[in-house]
Amino acid sequence: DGPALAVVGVTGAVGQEFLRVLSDRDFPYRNLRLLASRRSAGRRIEFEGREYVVEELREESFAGVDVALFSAGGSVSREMGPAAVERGVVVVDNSSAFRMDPGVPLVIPEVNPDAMTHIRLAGRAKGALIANPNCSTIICLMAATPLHRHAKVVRMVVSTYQAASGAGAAAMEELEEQTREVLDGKQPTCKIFKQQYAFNLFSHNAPVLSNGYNEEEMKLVKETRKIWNDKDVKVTATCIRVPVMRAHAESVNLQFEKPLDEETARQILKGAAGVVVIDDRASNHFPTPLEVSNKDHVAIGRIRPDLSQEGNLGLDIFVCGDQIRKGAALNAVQIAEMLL
Ligand code: 11C
Repeated sequence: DGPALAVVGVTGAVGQEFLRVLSDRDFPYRNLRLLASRRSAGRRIEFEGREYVVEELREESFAGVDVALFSAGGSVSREMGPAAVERGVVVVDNSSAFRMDPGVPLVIPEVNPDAMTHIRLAGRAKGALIANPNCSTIICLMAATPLHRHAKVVRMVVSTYQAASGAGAAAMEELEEQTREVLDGKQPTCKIFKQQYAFNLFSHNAPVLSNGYNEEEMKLVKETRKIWNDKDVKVTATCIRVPVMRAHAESVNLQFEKPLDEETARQILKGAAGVVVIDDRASNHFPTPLEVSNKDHVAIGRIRPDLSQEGNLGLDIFVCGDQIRKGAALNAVQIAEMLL
């Protein structure tokens, strides 16, 4: 039982994670189609005791499909998303293609589930698009939102330390390969990134815009405003790529409208869905990318008042979350679960 499901971009890092998450969560589906580019068509994938042949993605692939999880890049989503919607499919899209469209809900289930309550799997005639936010936004807002609900964030300063996985499976391979090359005394091969990645870090590879911010940074600014439905919240960000495999870390500085002391903040976060507090000052143990890798939760630590702000109006926190899982696949599957 359950919906007829399609996974678009199934051979990518997020596509593969879709399958793991669907299986881990026992997502009910009537049947499943695995779709990818022509290059990957014909590949065989074993999933939940069955062998599937990856099909080439075409408009006709969506006949009879109820829900499609897309992670094949913005241009594929732009081309195929509307075609799927026209055929009555509810598309959960992991790309940035439709995130800022006013009619498209941008959803983190723990944060703004109400944004998609009007979309249900109500018969085959009515398709819809729901966008999955950018991974840095999801991980940041999982931590900031419970505090925002309590004391209203008026300004947020985010500094990211982003993993290879955000740039796809090939970037993860590049990190591994370069690490070996450097240790072997060889010149590292740069294919995905222009600069040496192993034993280095650099400003995020997204294009830099005329205002000096890169696209990744502007996603944090714009997506936060949309998800919080607050056009006035001030957000600034600096996004950095670090040689970590699959989990992002973020330093988040928050300024509140109402005072919020450290202990209250800690208790709020301990009670919040999808997050875990790791904040052990005595043993200097705080969240790390490795500890959240392959985990569903976002970890939060270094919870402390911002000394530069008077009257308990500021807090600093450090957040880590698995980019492929909560930053992409898990969030999308949670959205699909809300449709059921
Ligand atoms: C990264 N956040 O970590 C990016 C990747 O808009 O979905 C995902 C880009 C996006 O590099």
